[in-house]
Amino acid sequence: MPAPAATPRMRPGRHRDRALLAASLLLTACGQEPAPAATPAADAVAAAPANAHAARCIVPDGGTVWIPGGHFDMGSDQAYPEEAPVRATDVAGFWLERHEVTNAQFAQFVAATGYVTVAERPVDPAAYPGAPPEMLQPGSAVFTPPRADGPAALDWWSYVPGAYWRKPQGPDGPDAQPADPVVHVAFEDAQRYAQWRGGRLPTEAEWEFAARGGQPPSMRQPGNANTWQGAFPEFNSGDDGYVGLAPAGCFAANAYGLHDMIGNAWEWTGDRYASQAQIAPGNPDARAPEGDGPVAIIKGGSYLCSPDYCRRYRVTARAGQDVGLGTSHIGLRLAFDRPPPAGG
Ligand SMILES: [Ca+2]
Ligand SMILES: [Ca+2]
Repeated sequence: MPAPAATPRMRPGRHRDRALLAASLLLTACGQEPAPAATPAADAVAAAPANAHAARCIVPDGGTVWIPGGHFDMGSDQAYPEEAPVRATDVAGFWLERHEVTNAQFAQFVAATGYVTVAERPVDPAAYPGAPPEMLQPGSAVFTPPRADGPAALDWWSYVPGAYWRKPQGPDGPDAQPADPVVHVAFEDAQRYAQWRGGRLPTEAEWEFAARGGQPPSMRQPGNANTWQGAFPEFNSGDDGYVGLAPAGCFAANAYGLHDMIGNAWEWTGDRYASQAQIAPGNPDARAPEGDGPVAIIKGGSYLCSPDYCRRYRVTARAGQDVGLGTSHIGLRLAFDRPPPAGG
């Protein structure tokens, strides 16, 4: 069942439109579109030695690094339309976590506050008349390889009742691993976690500036990131060492000391996305944050990004995600305006 198209995570009212939007956004984020035309080198993979990553994994202890800020040309005119136009952008200095927020970190938040994530909350049937019963159970969207007899375009996301951050594959799947990035966090969950930690979600500009590490953007599939190798969505060779999520911090850091900015889990930013209808080549409105709009910007791509279907394993790539829906491939990391507490 193509869960995002009927997820009960949508807020009451407009839920049909919202659900359809969510489905399109998820597919955009994960590979529905053909590759952009102007990417001649995008198929080339800067290969990393298989099985070489485990020995390099850092201890994901929540450390932060100082990002000095500066001036840069944000975006790309060479890739997907929503990344254009290139814009001169200034970013002030800030602290950024050197790795994605882990399950162990999120567990501390839940233990201290009793917080219940969006995916765990009861669903009001009155808000979603006509929804099938399984969609009215708490749950979340989980990537599953497509069925041979299914509609391939919509078949790699399933709404799984009981899926949430502790059980990322659903109640019958394995427990979340402490060092893996936390997933199935909706935008509200991410913001509440950030508030508890005394931080915030980075802006898109901050995130992109930090991800670049002072380097110009590349169109190539990176070798130092957890992405997808093989024919998406049917076959993933795992040549980079991981078919699914990797523990946070197992791929080489960029020049700022940041791990997994590209790949592994997508990362929420605090910025909202312009409407899909506004996205057109050269339309500057495509970059305008929309205040409290229903779609937030995620950055960095995930372990599902592949060169044959979705080349969003790049610093300028971006996608919109319904704020009310977490998935099995979206996480976060925090920014801080003041030095965070030791160990935090
Ligand atoms: Ca991988
Ligand atoms: Ca990431």
